[in-house]
Amino acid sequence: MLTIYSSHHSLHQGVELKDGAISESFEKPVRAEAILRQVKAAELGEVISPTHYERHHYVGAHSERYVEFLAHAWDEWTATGRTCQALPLVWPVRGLPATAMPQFIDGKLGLFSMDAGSPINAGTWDAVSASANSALTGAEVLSKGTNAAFALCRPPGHHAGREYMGGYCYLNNAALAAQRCVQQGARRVAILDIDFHHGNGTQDIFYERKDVLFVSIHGDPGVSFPYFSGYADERGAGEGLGSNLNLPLPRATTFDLYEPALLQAGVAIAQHGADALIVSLGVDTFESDAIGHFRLSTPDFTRIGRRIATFGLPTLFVMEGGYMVDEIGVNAVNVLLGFEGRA
Ligand code: Q9C
Ligand code: ZN
Repeated sequence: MLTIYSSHHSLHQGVELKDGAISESFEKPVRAEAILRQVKAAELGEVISPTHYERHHYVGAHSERYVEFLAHAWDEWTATGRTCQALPLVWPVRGLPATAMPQFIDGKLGLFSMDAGSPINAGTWDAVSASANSALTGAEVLSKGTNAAFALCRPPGHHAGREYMGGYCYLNNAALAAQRCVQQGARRVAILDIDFHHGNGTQDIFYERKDVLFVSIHGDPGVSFPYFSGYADERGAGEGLGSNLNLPLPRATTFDLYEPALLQAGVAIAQHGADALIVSLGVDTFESDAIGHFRLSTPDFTRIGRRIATFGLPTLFVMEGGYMVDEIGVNAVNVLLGFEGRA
């Protein structure tokens, strides 16, 4: 299987608020480096760099003003004299009108974010655009008739909505790949999100569309991030009604409960009549993950890959979460080896 990887990811090193203090983010460069190491150790296949895409390719899945905000946020932040990472501190919640876009960067940071989990620093845009380009390159490879590819994206993307960042995400890599598949002639695309957290951003982007099915298996949002979406009664709207399927599972879910959800996802993907499948591949479902609360084991990830292969679709895997650096490589690559029938 072909892997698409850019070393530019390491230009982004974030911080997060944890236990009342600012500290290094769980979403850090060694994650991607560990996965790349395992891709090579397992001889998964060739590793290539992404093609360059101008940023208008990000518009569609995202709004133009959001893409422009991301591209310029660091310059606008430093123009105010600050050199620390940029974080939002005020949000347009219910009751605040938010009719106009603020001119000042602090206002824009709040308008274009869902939480304080996506800091912006000097290298963020380079890393974010390289990550998005990896997913777009993967979609291109799929559209040319390749059966499977792995976009080793970092930063992740599935919490990023049409007009907001959050949960370590900026541009929605999986959504951009799905959009590219449609542009390249796929009539129907399915996105299967197996990260521990609900892919609220991907849901947001495709909620009113019927050509892209979104299916997500994740921790019950009543007790897990992102709390405000991921419930089973969110089924899509307008033309997209019925093209969104959330399968929330309780804390401490093990494979015996996970497997039936995966089977149900497969049925929905078959019913959708998809020509291509994008998998938002998070391995924060691992039993000892630092922020996820499921209990999947390392061999379970191989089983997941084998099951996804039975869906019989050209498949692009797009890396999302997973926070145990020692196991992230083996767990992610096990899904890919399982898919290929090599494990
Ligand atoms: N104390 C992804 O997996 N909050 N994002 C975690 C931990 C944010 C996860 C709080 C979780 C975001 C791509
Ligand atoms: Zn996650």
